[in-house]
Amino acid sequence: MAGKYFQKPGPELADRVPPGQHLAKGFPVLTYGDTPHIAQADWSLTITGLAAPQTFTWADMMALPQTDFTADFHCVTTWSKLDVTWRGVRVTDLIAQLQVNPEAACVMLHCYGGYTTNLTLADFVRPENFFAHTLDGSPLPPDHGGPMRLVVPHLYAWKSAKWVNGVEFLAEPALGFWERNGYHHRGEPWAEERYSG
Ligand SMILES: Nc1nc2c(c(=O)[nH]1)N[C@H]1C(S)=C(S)[C@@H](COP(=O)(O)O)O[C@H]1N2
Ligand SMILES: [Mo]
Repeated sequence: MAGKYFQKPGPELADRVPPGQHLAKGFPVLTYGDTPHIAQADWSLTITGLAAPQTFTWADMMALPQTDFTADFHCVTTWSKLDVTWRGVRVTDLIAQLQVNPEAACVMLHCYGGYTTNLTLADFVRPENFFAHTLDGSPLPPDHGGPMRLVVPHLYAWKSAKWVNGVEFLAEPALGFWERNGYHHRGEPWAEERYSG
């Protein structure tokens, strides 16, 4: 049965697929709970914690530089999808708009629906990380986190917060939803950082 949904990578792709992962057919949806339906006009992103408080509306985000990017996607449940094509706002371009307190060392991402996930500031502020609103040339579907999600390609995809609506800057590490429930605090797929010790 598994062969219907997963395939073993051929040799030409084997070095792109982390240990213990298989290639997914299609793009599975992985959500804990229900999909929130948020209109672009109702969406906003709020900056809290150790930074000057700010709120970005949809129009504010669209006024920032828009960038196409391609990234691999690795879910800890062992499926991977290579070369996903997205468009969005680079995390570094958003950060340039903020006044972050020098004591900030970590972030908690907040989402419509209540999901959270934590990152170190170093893992959050990387040039390949995006707030994404477009998937394969179309508006990001609600099930995949539309209207706006985070994409953090270098870590397992539970860090890629769907329906993101807040960035909270923190001095100390804190745990998000899956991290509190036994998953690794960082989640690096090449090191198979799946569960916390
Ligand atoms: N808000 C929110 N974001 C989330 C999740 C979730 O349940 N809620 N699931 C995470 C997990 S475990 C994965 S693998 C990816 C799945 O993204 P997809 O449904 O677009 O494949 O979203 C991540 N972001
Ligand atoms: Mo996942």
